[in-house]
Amino acid sequence: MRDPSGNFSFLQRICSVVVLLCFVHISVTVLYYLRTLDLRSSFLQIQQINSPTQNVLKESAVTQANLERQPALATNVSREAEALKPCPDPSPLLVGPLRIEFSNPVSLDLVRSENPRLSSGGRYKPTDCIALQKVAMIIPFRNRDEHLKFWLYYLHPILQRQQLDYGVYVINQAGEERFNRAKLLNIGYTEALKEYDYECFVFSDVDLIPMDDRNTYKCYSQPRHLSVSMDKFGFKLPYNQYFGGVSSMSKQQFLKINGFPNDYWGWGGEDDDIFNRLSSRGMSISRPNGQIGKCRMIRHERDKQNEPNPQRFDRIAHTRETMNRDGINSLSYKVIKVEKDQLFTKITVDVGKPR
Ligand code: UDH
Ligand code: NGS
Repeated sequence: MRDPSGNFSFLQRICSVVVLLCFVHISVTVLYYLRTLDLRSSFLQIQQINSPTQNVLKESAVTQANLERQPALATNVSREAEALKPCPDPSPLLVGPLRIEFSNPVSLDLVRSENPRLSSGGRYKPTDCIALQKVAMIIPFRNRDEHLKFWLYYLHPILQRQQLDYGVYVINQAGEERFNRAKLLNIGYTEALKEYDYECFVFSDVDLIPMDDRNTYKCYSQPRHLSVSMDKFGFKLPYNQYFGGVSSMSKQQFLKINGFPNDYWGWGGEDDDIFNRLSSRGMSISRPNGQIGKCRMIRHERDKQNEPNPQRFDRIAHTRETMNRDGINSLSYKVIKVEKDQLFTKITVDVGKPR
């Protein structure tokens, strides 16, 4: 005779195996489902890397339709946008040392055609990651169109490889009065902020081009001097306190020194005044090393109405007394014209004249 309790335990074992198989089946199904979700999102990311502009267009069309018809899908699209990660620092697109030369003139049309991803006003931001900083490039300007073409030709591709969210502002001094570089920079700061929530400001002479794209045109924990080894100075700093050429400051650093002086008319000293302001507020200058900080200057004659300012030595001797009343808090000017090009925003201003 067979033992009934033996039959029962045999049935019990079969049931356990069936339950186990069901569990394995469900687990495999769940795992498979999660994997396809993952693949779908990677596919979307790859599409975005391959065709960022197209993708933005597609996404915005989808978003528009979804907003109107399918709120649930719209939420998914905005989640994908949220999934953008910060751009890596340093940018993986950098190439290092660059060949910079000025023997063949360039045309604005050429520069426009080589930079199709810019939007009006010389604006750009990466589409596949979140730029680390929003940077306004401010260029003091009068009558240097040939230099500006070279600046745009070289800098736009560099700034895009640096994956910055940036805009280019050419601040053009109207009239024939003596040139006032520092006041134009104050105006650039003010006008750029009216347009976008910039957090960093690069102040660049129009005739200076970096020779290495690792010299990132962004802001640092201390005010940055970017043009540290110029060809015209034998690729050396002319003196330790030198802060001319190209520099960058965060909004906070700029406001801490009440911006720049408005009262330096003609050549020289305004950059030393800015240095004095920074050191009197306890800040130090950060710089790239001499190799990464190499740059070329476009050779030129002295401009009309930019002769050396005879008052400059007296003024820099009194920065600490004057800086609280002369600066961004006392800035006054008139905007005459705003022109938007694909490559830059040109703001022509009346800066007044020396008192
Ligand atoms: N700038 C103009 N137009 C002017 C004067 C100055 O656009 O008429 C701007 C421009 O961005 C320039 C910057 O202000 O790069 C600084 O000008 P600067 O004259 O102070 O300095 P730069 O080094 O020339 O360009 C110094 C005089 C060089 C004399 C050389 C004689 N061989
Ligand atoms: C200093 C000037 C700075 C100027 C620097 C370099 O002497 O404004 O030379 O000039 N300071 C004074 O004159 C007080 S450069 O050779 O680039 O023209 O930036």
